[in-house]
Amino acid sequence: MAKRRRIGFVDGGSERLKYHRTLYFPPRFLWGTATSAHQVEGNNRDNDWWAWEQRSPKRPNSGRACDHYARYRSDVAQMKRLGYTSYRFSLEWSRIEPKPGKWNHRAIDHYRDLIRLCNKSGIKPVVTLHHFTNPQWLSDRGGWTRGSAVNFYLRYVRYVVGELGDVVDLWITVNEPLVYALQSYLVGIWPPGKTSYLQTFRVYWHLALAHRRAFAEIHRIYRERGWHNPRVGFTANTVSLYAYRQHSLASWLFIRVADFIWNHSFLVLTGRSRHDFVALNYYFHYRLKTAHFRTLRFFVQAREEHREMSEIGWEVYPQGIFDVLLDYRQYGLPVYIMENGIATMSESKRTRYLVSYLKEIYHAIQAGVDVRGYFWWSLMDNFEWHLGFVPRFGLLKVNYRTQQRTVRPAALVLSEISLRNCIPHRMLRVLGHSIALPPLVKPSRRTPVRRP
Ligand code: GCO
Repeated sequence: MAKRRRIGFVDGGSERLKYHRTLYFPPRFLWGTATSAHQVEGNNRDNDWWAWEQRSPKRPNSGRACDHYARYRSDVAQMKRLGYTSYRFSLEWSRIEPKPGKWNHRAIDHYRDLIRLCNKSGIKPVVTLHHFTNPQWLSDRGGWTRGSAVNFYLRYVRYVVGELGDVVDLWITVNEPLVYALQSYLVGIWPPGKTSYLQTFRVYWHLALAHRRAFAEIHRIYRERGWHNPRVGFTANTVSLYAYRQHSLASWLFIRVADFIWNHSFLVLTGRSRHDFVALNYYFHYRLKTAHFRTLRFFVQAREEHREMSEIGWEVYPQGIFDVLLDYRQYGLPVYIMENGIATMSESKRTRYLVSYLKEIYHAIQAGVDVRGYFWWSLMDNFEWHLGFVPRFGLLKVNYRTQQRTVRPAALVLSEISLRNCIPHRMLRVLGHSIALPPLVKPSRRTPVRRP
């Protein structure tokens, strides 16, 4: 790693510039990207998402996606060339266990080879066991609304951890359990398309049980086999929340409750001792305008206030990640940012987003948060669930017709940051006006796409 060095004065500029300097990250900080199986692999025909996509002609089809299942070797080679030091991806349960209790060894061999390649290329694999999709046979049995899903999941976990545990030590049990429960069982826009509070709660509860038991099970398997200590956690979709009216008691209370549900409830349900680290995905910032339960419209839309947004209406708000990180310090555990990124076609915006969020993370580290890694969502453009292939989150641009990947400018910026383990001072300039700011967002009547 480059030696720590103060840069000092920048041409006698303002006080602010005077203190600008290279921002160094802690040694062994992980610089990675993230994907999930169904979003990139292609042809995941045995899961509930595939079936859901076929059921209505209006729904986008994942189809070949990015063909990552076939192209993983060149994708890993690209990460290596870019100097990234970690890769977070998920295992597709329905490939590994296409029929209940029937293991597909070729799928395991595939993932083993992907992991082997990563390790060989100096890219630490971070493996997610459940990222929104389920084998169709599990859905046919009532999915996560049933307690039996927990047992099926554990059987799968036992199998894959037994097969891959010698080459992996960072595991994510479930990705964004609250988002999964809400989108699939309350909002109903993901399979199985239900809208029931009771089922939402049951699913959330079963996912919490699954995490608790998988945590214990993974540790047991490693102990028994004499492997190195594993580190096990889940990823939370964290949200930074603020009250629009600072002095309203109702708003304050509402924010407290919403913050607990979004950012802390899963950790509390599963027990703090069942986590080796906390992992957060950060995209969302909401300002609460009114705690008005009749209309169910609580938050100010970024669009209404002409705030800067991504192309799918998510507000760009770097300070939010600082606040969430400081809030997570209370757990006294290492922290990973397992997803952060923006859907945009503007390369200057993507780059500025990356540097501005990283700068906030740097400051959170200075303020005492033990952040160990940062993963950009995503390595490449991919299938964004009900939004299909339109949002472009990738550091690599994907041409879905030819499957050709093109390196975007932000990929090179992350590459330099990763190779030097710092944000070089000159990069901070992209935060000012040296790169043209994107045009102001015009208000429009189109309803913005956002998570609940
Ligand atoms: C999620 C998932 C990813 C998304 C990404 C962008 O947060 O929903 O982990 O699968 O694609 O976050 O929305």
